[in-house]
Amino acid sequence: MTRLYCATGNPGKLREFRMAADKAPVEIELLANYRQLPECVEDGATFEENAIKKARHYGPHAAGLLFADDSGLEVDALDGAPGVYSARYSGAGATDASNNRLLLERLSGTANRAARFVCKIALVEGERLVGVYHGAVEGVLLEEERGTGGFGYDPLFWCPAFGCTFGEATAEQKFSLSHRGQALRAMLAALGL
Ligand code: ITT
Repeated sequence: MTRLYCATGNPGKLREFRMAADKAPVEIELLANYRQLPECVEDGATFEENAIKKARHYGPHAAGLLFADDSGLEVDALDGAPGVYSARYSGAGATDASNNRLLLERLSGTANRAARFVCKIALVEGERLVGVYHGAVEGVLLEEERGTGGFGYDPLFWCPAFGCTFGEATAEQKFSLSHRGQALRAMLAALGL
């Protein structure tokens, strides 16, 4: 059984990563002292830069391989926003609800509602970068939230393959197709797991 440490403060992400552990000989554990460590400043211009930055920041505190995910929503009509600012789109103290509200406001009256979720996972051993893995999924943003599953922008993100939002899909369904599921499976494949 391979143990991988994960550095995230987002319980939604951790829940999804742990689902992978059900199907592969891998144990995914939150880095034990994650909350006590100084926070990583995510000031990169891309998901990849931020994922690498986060993984290298926390990697030396793990007793083995550690990964971090940087992810977000890119909206075509907003020139790719919120992008790397997805978690803090509505400013200091942003919540999923305030971010979703702002997104709906910015898209009000907009016909082109195409968007994608993107995920980059960086895997490190100490500070040494082992690899970067990618996932992306296309969807359409609705005009109101539907469903209470998942987290973040999920209730607004309508997935054509499912015919419902990620907020209405089961956790297993979402992970089978999502940006995070794709990136995680790519990392496990690279590790031969
Ligand atoms: P960590 O950095 O601690 O992992 P975070 O939530 O701050 O947690 P990011 O900086 O990567 O993570 O920002 C990701 C944001 O993008 C997240 O907070 C959501 O707003 C959005 N997002 C990413 N993946 C998502 C998903 O699967 N469903 C819904 N929203 C998602």
